[in-house]
Amino acid sequence: MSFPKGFLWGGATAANQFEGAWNEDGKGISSADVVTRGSREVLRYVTYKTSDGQIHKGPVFGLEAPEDAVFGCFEGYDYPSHQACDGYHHVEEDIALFAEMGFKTYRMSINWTRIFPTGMEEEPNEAGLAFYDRLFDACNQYGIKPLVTISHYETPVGLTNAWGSWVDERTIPCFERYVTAIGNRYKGKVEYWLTFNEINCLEFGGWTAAGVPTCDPYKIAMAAKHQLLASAKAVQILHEIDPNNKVGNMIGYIVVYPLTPNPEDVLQTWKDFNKCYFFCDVQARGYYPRYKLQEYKNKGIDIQLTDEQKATLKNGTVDFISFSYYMTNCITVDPNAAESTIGNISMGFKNPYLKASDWGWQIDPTGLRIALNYMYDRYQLPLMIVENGLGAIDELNDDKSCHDPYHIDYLRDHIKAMDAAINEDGVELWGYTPWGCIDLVSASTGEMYKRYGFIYVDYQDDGTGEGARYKKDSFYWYKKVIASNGEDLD
Ligand code: BGP
Repeated sequence: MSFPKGFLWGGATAANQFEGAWNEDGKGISSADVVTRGSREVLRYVTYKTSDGQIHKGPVFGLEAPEDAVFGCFEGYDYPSHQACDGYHHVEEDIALFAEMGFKTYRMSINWTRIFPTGMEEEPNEAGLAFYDRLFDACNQYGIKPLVTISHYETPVGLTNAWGSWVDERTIPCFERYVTAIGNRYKGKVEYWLTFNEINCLEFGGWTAAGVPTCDPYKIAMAAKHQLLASAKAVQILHEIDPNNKVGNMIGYIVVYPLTPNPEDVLQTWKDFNKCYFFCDVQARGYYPRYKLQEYKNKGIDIQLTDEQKATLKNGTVDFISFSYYMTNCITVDPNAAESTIGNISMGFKNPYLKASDWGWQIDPTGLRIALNYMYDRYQLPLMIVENGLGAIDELNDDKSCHDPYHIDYLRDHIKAMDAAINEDGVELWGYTPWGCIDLVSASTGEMYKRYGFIYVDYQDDGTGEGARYKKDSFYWYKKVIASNGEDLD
């Protein structure tokens, strides 16, 4: 067992699921702030008003809002991002806990609407910038390298209300202004950046990924084009500001297996893989893959890619690739062949060889080794696993202990798979930041009840709790893992 010297052990959060303080210090409203709480059984909704003054809610996945929809927050709805885990008011305390575990890196995201409240301002909001100064200073004081996601599932709602957000190319210069502002401000404090979280979610979760209020295939294709161009420009801007900057992309890696050896199942599996490879291909290779252009052509979609835009993509390829990995699914063309199942931003069929989490996500450590090899073979760029973990129901005992052997078992098995990928297969892996290193709001359900963290946060879905932080058993375990650079997994 040996991980490379300087391996970046850490943990990951996202602003909209962690910070709360949704309207403090000049922050504007983001796409996440208008999404209601759900559960395993209840969908999450996006709220908006139409020109007749009526308030509506549309499902977050599959949203098809009318042209006159103005998105916002309304009385009587429960929006979990508004309080989240109150990370905004616990910065120093939480980072001290990460330091106690020995974190080498902390993946977090900047809330775009703290810096540019509607996305369209000319000048950044000083109070927002100052907040992240405090956060990065706290990290650097402990030698924790921040890994910053520039946009993690929170687009300014101002951009959606103005012109449909990323569907319109006017969003690109707004994003460039944002990247320039944070790149300059945090020069010397931040070296590792990711452009868009799970950019491939855009094709089936336009609202979540990009504040896009429609599923129209042409509009989604245009939003994808604009985000890919913006990602390429961000790479260039950050390299110009500081040649030490390392800029990566971030893919929700949906690893899939054919359910049977039926060649049709294998073919469909290849097609499903391409749904996430498409974004990664453009970001890593600098041009649209032919399979995607052909797909657009067959659907009558013309994305009107100019030579100048092609050059932008070419000159903005990423330095490394990062992805989330939670589970795998099976794929079949016969819907009656097996029971269907869900997973992180995906659906598929049950694999008889795998167990699943309480939320039905199939647990597959070997799939992570496969994922690392597929990614490394395809791009030959350094990799980072920036999300991984088990969403589970934790119990806080009277003495404030929390025994979570299931988190430890899940992470141990995945770390072993990483070790095999590095030491048996030769994959170049820079770091590992398990998801929700401190409990936070679930993206898919909006629950607090689904917990990933090493640190228990005492907030409950019914609004009770004081937000106090408690160390789980996994906290002490992960501390040993990091101290031994991955050798002590007991
Ligand atoms: C990814 C998102 C995260 C995170 C994670 C876990 O898709 O990038 O924001 O939430 O999934 O999913 P969930 O919170 O639904 O359990």
